[in-house]
Amino acid sequence: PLSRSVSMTSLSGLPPWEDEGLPVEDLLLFEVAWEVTNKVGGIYTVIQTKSKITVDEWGENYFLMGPYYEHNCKTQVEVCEAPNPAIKKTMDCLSSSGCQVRFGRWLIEGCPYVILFDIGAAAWNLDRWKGEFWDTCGIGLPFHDREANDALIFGSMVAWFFKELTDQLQDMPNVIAHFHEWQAGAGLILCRSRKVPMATIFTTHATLLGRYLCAGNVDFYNNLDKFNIDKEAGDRQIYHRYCLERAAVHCSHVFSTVSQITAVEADHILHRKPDVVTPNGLNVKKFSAMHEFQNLHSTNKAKIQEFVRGHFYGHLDFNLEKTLYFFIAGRYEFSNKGADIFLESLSRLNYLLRVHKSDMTVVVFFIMPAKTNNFNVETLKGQAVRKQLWDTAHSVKEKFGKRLYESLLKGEIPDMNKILDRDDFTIMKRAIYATQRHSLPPVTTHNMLEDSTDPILSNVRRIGLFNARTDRVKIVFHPEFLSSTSPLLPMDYEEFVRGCHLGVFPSYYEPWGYTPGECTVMGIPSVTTNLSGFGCFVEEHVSDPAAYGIYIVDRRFRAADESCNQLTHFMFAFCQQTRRQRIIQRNRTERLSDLLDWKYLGRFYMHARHLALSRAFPDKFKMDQAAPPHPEGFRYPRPSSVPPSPSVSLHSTPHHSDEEDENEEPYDEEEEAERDRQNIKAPFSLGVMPVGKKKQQGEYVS
Ligand code: G6P
Ligand code: 1S3
Repeated sequence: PLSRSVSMTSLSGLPPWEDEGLPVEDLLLFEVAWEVTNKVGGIYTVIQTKSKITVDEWGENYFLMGPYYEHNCKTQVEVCEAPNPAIKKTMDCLSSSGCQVRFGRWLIEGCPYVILFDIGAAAWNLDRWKGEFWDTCGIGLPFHDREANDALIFGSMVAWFFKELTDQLQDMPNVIAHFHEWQAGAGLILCRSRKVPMATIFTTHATLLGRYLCAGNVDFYNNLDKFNIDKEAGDRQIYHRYCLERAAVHCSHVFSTVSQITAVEADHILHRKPDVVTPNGLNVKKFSAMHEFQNLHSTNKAKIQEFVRGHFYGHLDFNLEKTLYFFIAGRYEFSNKGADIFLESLSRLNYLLRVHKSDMTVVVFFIMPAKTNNFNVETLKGQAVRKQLWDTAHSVKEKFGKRLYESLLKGEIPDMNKILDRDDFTIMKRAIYATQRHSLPPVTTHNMLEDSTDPILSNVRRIGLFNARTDRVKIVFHPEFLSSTSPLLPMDYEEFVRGCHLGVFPSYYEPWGYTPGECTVMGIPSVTTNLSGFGCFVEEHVSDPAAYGIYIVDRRFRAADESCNQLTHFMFAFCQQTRRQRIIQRNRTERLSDLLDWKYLGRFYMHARHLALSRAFPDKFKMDQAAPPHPEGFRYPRPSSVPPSPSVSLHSTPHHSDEEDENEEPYDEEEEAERDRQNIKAPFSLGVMPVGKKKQQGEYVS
């Protein structure tokens, strides 16, 4: 059967990658990435969340390849023997030559197979492999660049593995290897230069130079065609990495980026137009009951409130029922992630809330890891004081209850002025005295190692947001990722996001940006930008994103000051919503989850694989190369109860009222959701279908 020619030309008129599945039983699929079982950033999320649908499609023929780290392996991988004899033999061959390769199942959803390469144990080959790499492609790696050297060791082992494997398989089955990001690039370059018979895909999740240039205060997008790329890379001492990345891009059969905006960037910076855009999805889990995620918001918000009670002790003169929690989170790239314009906008928001005499308070969390020396004393003390007040209240309550009970047993209503004695008052007074503080609630929760030069703290000093009583915007900088075992804020990231009201991610450089997407699937509104892959994707596929709780700041066509004003306006408008409006908006936000589900977005990966096979093995796999690789024309309509002007959709409830009108008869959210479902053929009309389900001819909405 393998000699048969598999046509990938659509007969039914459906996009070809939907019309016909690949003969996966005759193929082996590998994905190679530095972040397999090794969390560094967003690529880990891509691979981890996608694994379920890929395993559903490829079963035992799907393998992930990454670096071996003892701790990661011990905590995430169930080591086992490779069931595929060719793979086992290949691993034995590498091991007998002194390399260490582990095989197992990665304990995430789908339990994919992983093959992990021990970089340290193979490091003795480095000089030889550097020489071979130089001879192959003329790229030399300086000895001081540890990351690039590790990437070469990894790549050399991966290429060796594929050479051995394909020698044994003899074209039966065929191999597809999908490499992610420059750290996996060396393997691809070596495979291709050694003419290993396999179909290759290279995905870049960000370009090296793009990241560096943007971080350096450059007007990147208006000068994409003007940069002297070699010089810029040389000036930043990343020329060798850049060459490696660019060579991998050009060696691959199929090149992809995670968004359209990065596709344009890649065209200029790496000089190849991507063949496919493979947007990032999430493994969306729907609750059976709609209200479930709203309840989770409520319970997690209560945990954040507890932290706030401790952190702001002695200054709790704001109403927690009228307090909103905003946050920014991610890799600490101050300007790339937009923390700069966020702080500036917060200062403007503070001004607006004050002059409008708003009774709302906004507590803003910055969750970005920086160098620290543990929690600071003041912050720990805050939580201790809160605990003490709680204990005091509890013991007085116990006494009160006991005396009341005894009195009622005697058939008497107790004298309320006497039910508590002098001792009780003394205890309570002492507890209150303990809440006095002579300093403002701290901005940061940790001892910062580079306090005076830290960009967030420097900017907080500049704008003067020091958590004063009069400030309506309070800042809490938590320079460490969250953990449910923290003594301060014992919540994991997901719980924290659920408890907040708004995620703010006004990035300047963001090829995709998972953070706002994660908010969306949890039903939490967020701010993104039209310079982020996610923001552009939403702009393309959703009419009136703000009605769905996704605010897109224009950082492309506006000056920074105007973008700050727009962001300030979004946040101020958000603060003016009533609780009921927030609840309705969260429901709508959550309804967009389908758009981000791998069940649909995984189709673009499938398309990339089909294309790669048709290019690597044209006699065996044919495909209409002119087929549209991109879903076009589909948009989520504005929610049916929102008035037509987008400007009013920030307040878009059927009965707009400034009152906290939670007790009012709720408008029928289910009904609106159902009505919208009727209007939205999506995500089917995206041109994509859930993996595993075949679409009937004619169902496709173009
Ligand atoms: C969820 C809960 C409601 C709660 C609300 C608070 O919707 O189901 O019971 O009142 O959250 O919303 P807020 O936006 O004020 O945090
Ligand atoms: C990159 O990680 P980052 O945060 O350094 O890859 C992510 C996954 O594709 C992407 O979401 C993000 O925008 C990129 O920047």
